[in-house]
Amino acid sequence: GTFEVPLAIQDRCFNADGSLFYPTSREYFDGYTGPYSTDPVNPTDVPPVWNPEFFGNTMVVNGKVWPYLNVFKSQYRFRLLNGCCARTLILTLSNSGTFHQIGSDSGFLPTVVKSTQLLLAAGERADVIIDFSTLPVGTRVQLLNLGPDAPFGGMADMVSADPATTGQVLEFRVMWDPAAKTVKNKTSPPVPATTGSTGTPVAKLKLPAVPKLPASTVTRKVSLNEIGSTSSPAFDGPVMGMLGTMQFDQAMQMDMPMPMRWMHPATETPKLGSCETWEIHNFTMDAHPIHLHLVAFEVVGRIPGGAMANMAAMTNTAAAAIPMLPPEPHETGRKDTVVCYPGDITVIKALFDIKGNYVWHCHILDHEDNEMMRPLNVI
Ligand SMILES: [Cu+2]
Repeated sequence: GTFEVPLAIQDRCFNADGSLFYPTSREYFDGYTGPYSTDPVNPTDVPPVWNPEFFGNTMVVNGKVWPYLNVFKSQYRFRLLNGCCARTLILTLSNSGTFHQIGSDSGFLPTVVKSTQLLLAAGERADVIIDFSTLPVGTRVQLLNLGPDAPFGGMADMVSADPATTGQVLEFRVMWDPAAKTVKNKTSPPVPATTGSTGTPVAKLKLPAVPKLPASTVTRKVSLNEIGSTSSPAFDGPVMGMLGTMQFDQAMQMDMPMPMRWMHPATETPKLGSCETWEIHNFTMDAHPIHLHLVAFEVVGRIPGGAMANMAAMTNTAAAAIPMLPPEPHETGRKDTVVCYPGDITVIKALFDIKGNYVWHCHILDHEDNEMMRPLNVI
């Protein structure tokens, strides 16, 4: 309706004729000009086309480049989606206004979460209320983005998006006062038939409780891995991302990451009706938004640096000494995508209540499409 607007945000590149641009060579990403795996004389393990992460130079909302939206002096509900290939969005409002977040990927939050900065990784959603009712007619508020024009590894050392381009997303223009009987500004667009939101003011909003999942009976360790080139001595950049298991190594006497390809037999095979805890060990330098199909999971928390701490100490137990961070306030509802930061163990809990063959994958599309996807078969 008028006061509930879906906003699918993407970064894209365009050719001069308006058609979409997408790189056709690895060189676009990091300048590596070959030899590639297709080289007839000296084939390497570097794919010729794959870009580890694609970043567009133009922001697009619902398919429109840098659009504006005329709004009433009223509160609005926006259903935000990060539809970028790779970019993590960190959204702010130019008037330092507040996002009242009421829901995330898979339903409502237990309470309204207020923030002035909203992090959305690729594939994540946020259900937010923005209140324009106190702003004078004529006010313009920009939805801005700080999320970097480069792979995201966390807030530390992050270089924000270019404020002249990808730092801007869209503009809200407060055009109409629903309390006024007439529109004084003749240049205003015609007032829509509706005259203001009748929704509950956000300050009085009571959200439904989020039911807790049952106790889990299985703990499953999985891993996020980046595979570097080994065949090209002058180049050690990534050639693919891989999900995998953690497997006990007799020589090391500890669990080690076992990266697997899409074509390898399914290893994540929860029993129908079972509730499982997944520990996601991230051995890469990037944050990966990990997405499980057809479940709505709980984010249990994060053990910061836990995956790397175990590796450094060459034991399974070093991470256990690190206090687990609770989920972020905006992660306290059910979710289907969770940001897994570099070196961390990210812990989720899911009830596998639908039988069948599904997938779990990184929601960075460039990762998903180069081996960062695995079967998820509920048996
Ligand atoms: Cu990824």
